[in-house]
This record gives sequence, C-alpha cells and structure tokens, in this order.
Amino acid sequence: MPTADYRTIPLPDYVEYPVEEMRARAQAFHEHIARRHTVRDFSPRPVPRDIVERCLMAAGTAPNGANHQPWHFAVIGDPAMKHRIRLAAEAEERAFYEGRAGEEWLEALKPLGTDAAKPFLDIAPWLICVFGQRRSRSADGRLRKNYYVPESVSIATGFLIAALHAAGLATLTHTPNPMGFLNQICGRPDSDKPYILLVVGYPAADARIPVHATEKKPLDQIATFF
Ligand code: IYR
Repeated sequence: MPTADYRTIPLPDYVEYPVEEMRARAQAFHEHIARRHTVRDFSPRPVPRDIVERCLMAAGTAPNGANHQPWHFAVIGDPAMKHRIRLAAEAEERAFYEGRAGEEWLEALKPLGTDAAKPFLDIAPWLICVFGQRRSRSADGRLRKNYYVPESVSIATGFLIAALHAAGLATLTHTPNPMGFLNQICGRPDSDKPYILLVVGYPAADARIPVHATEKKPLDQIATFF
C-alpha cells in the first residue's frame, strides 16, 4: 500500500550499453581493479584533501540498510593524531603478535610478512577510520536504530577503496584488534563501532607487495552458476 512516506521518481541516470560494450567495460573494470594492491610501504607525499573528500562522497552512495547510511568516516591528516593512533595500534599489535593471535593465525600471516611495527600510520598522509553507527540521527534529528550495519559499512568501504584506487591512490585496510582506542582519539560515541582503519596515500617509490597477495582464486573456485 502506498503511504505518504513513499514517493518515487523515474530512474534518473541509468545508462544502458550495447552488449559488446558491456563486455568490454566489464573487462576494463576487472583489469582496473586487479591493479589495486594492498600496500604497506607509503610515501609521505601529501594528497589534496578534496580528492579524499570526493572519494568519501562516492562511498556515501553505497547501498545500505533502510538508507540510514550508518557510517562515519573520521579522516585524519593531523600528524599528532596519526602518531597517537600509531602508538595505540602498535600496543595492540604487540599483544596480538606476542600471543593473543594464537599459533594458527600467526601461521596464516607468515606469507604477508606483517609484524607489530606500523610506521605507515605516521607516514601516510591520510588515515580514514571507518565507523559503523548502531544508532544515528535522521535528517529531521530523530535518533534511530540502524540495520545491517556491518554489511552497509563493508559495502561503503569497498566503494571507498575502489574510488581511491580510481583516483590513483594506494590503500591498506588495517584492522588493529581491538580498535576501541579509535573512539577516544576520534571523539566518536560508544554507539559508533570502528570497523577498519584505511591508510591512504602514494605508495613509496620502493614499495613491495607479498607474492601471496597476488594469488587470486580462479572463477570456478569463487562462483557457482545454476
Ligand atoms: N591486524 C594485524 C594482523 C593482521 C591480520 C590479518 I587477518 C591480516 O590480513 C593482516 C594483518 C596487522 O595489521 O598486522
């Protein structure tokens, strides 16, 4: 039943391509996104803020629960704040690598060569703390419960990573565990849960990536058609 709350407009900006062009575009996007690699060696070269802002606007278009857009991006370029984050993250990481992870997890991480040192948190020009909001305010100021928060935040983060890559920037999805310190440092309420700390910048001139990270499963291992 239509209600006063439910109003529609014609689909405003869909673009249909001929099938051959669709095929070419799908291939071009695959080739484009396959050139995105998680980078851990960042350059200190500055990145203009407006570029990050535009990528966040792209992230903000992600599909999400009830269109409550249950996310907040705390964007940190301030060196003192980045350093506080580094110190707090490294403290958690030391506990993780010195035992909290457990043997199986540490074994799984060996091909990535990671350890508790996170110099990129000082070096990269931007850190984006991605928070999921369990509750947030509607346009008219009412505090509402949010839905599908992890799913919504993950999709938006995927959009963000793709947007940053399209702009020519390198990213690292960093997940120190636990990340509660980000609420304190970024001044976010307890109802905001930190999901991912996205490190953003130019790769260092001599950046390297683990071979392990380049080994992607073939289609027949990731998809079943019926
Ligand atoms: N958060 C740690 C450990 C880590 C865990 C996974 I799963 C990774 O894919 C990579 C790292 C760290 O950042 O070192």
